[in-house]
Amino acid sequence: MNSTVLLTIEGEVGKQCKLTWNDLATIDPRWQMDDVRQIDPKRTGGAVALEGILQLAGVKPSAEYLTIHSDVSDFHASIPLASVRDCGFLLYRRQDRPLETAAGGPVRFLIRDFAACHSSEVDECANVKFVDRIELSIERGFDNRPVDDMSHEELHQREGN
Ligand SMILES: Nc1nc2c(c(=O)[nH]1)N[C@H]1C(S)=C(S)[C@@H](COP(=O)(O)O)O[C@H]1N2
Ligand SMILES: [Mo]
Repeated sequence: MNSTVLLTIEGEVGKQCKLTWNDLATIDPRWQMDDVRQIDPKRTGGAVALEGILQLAGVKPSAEYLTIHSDVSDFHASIPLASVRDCGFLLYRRQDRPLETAAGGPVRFLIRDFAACHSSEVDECANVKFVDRIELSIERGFDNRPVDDMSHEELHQREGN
């Protein structure tokens, strides 16, 4: 398990990173949040700040957009990097174990103070579950979040929530 790559960081970065659970867990404690209930009372588990990962990969000043990909479930959200730099987190642990699939694991994006679904670029829909790749880019990247109430409803039905 420990050698399994969970997350790739690529694009406008100094070095592309392929991170295992241990890599996430050993990011400097100043970027770790032991209990995400402090940012979202509906969630439990531990997270690492997006900023900690950006520093690890050496994000370039040219990076304007952050695209959070779940290639495994074909769900993608692309948002201006500046809008989530201080408030984006990656939920990845439940005590000393990987976050379970039912909670969107092994890695789930979580925005502090997200807006209601499709009311803004930085909305609840951008809380991508099963994240496997984070891409930094100059232009906006791929995004297939639902754009209206109907497609949103359909998605939730499919997801069973
Ligand atoms: N991989 C993946 N992530 C996803 C979705 C999805 O369909 N697939 N739905 C999004 C939408 S539209 C919302 S509103 C939130 C819902 O999160 P929750 O099920 O934990 O409440 O997850 C987001 N993350
Ligand atoms: Mo949503």
